[in-house]
Amino acid sequence: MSISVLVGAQWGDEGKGKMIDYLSKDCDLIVRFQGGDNAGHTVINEHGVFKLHLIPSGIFNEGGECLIGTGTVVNPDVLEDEIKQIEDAGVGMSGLKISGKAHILMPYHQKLDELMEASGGIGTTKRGIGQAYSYKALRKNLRFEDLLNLDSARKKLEAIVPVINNQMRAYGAENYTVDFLYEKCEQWAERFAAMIVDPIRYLHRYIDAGKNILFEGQLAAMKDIDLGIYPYVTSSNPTAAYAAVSGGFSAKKIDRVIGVAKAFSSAVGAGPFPTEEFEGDIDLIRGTGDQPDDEFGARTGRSRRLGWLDIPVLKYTNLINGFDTLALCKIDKLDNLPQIKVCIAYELDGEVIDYFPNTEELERVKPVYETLPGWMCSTKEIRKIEDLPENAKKYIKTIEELVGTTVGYVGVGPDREELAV
Ligand code: 2SA
Ligand code: GDP
Ligand code: MG
Repeated sequence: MSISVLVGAQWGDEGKGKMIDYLSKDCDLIVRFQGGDNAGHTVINEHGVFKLHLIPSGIFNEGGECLIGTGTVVNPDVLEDEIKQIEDAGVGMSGLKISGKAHILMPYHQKLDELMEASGGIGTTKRGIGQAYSYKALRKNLRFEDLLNLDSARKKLEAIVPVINNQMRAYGAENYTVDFLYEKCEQWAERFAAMIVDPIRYLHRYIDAGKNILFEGQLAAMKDIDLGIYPYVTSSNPTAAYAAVSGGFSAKKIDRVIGVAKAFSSAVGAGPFPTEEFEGDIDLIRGTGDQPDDEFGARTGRSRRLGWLDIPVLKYTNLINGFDTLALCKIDKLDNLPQIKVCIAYELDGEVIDYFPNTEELERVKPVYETLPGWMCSTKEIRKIEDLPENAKKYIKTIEELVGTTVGYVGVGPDREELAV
């Protein structure tokens, strides 16, 4: 039996979807443990190309089940579309379950996110994530288990809707009615009732039976609401320890934490990004958006900000997650670069610092770079880390030494099989 947690080690979009799809073959259960449909987890395998938003990226593993876990906020309409898209590709959905304690992301959450972003925001995905988590904290949400008792759901809506409409009025937006929202609940109940489980009994059955469970994080530690670059963060905790909170099991049971990093850096949304480059070699990696591994948002399609690899970020995210191993994706994107820069430290007000700075300090730091020679050949066909070109191995060794962990997987292309281990 083992419990593994896979999380993003940078700013998100490191290749978590691909890694979960790969690792799920050895798992009995995959659990998405936080976030909502702000996620875009790209999976490319024999079934096609998928940008998953809510469904765990292990859904293609025929032998196992998938749980949309308690710590998530779920827009049921988006879930329905996503189920359809995957079913259309010929993949069965009988193994997909939803925690009864997962929160329902309502149409007004999304509307409020749009309205708030329009009056000066931080570059959210406008999927209603911050609003759904805010109303969770205010204790004014419905959860999936409420769909199993519609009378009680209606009473809850009667208490929630006036509060929502107060906020709508402040924006000059249209009111919501209880009837409209209740009708949606009726439709969702019909669609999802059979998939809703008591997450504690469900998960502990797997634990007690000695099964292999893999928790799938979305985004990454730099976007963690408590430990990331607040306020330029998402509204949940994409950090490994939260898998235990969301799963409802002892944190002592986590056996393995896998961090996923890109071989360079990317971010979307506002906020400090010390190694960002606006032109030159790194910028060329972006592509034009016609390939599934080009650097455009897998949810919004917006162009991603790009920069060199940032070791202080990886050291910090290792500190707060404790990576047993790193998966380093997209090393193939560096194949044609004669020289590769790595930020090995930050200088703040003229001094090299030995701690990870706060958000305001991070805006002011200057990256200290080391330049390594590139390898100038294709890594795409390589399947063993030991067979990588010498300079690629040196790049990886430098990362391992500076971050203080090992690299156990190296991504050499977007497909599931394009991985050196
Ligand atoms: P939100 O929507 O409330 O979670 O936005 C808050 C911040 O979190 C960032 N964020 C993301 N960062 C990386 N990837 C995300 N998913 C998509 C992808 C992004 C897209 O996989 O490509 O399509 O644009 C994601 N979702 C949210 C966001 O930029 C804010 O900084
Ligand atoms: P996630 O949010 O961490 O799942 O990552 P995204 O799917 O948002 O973004 C990662 C992008 O990199 C996607 O376009 C993937 O198809 C692509 N990708 C993942 N691993 C590799 C790799 O090793 N090489 C290449 N070229 N692309 C990769
Ligand atoms: Mg993504």
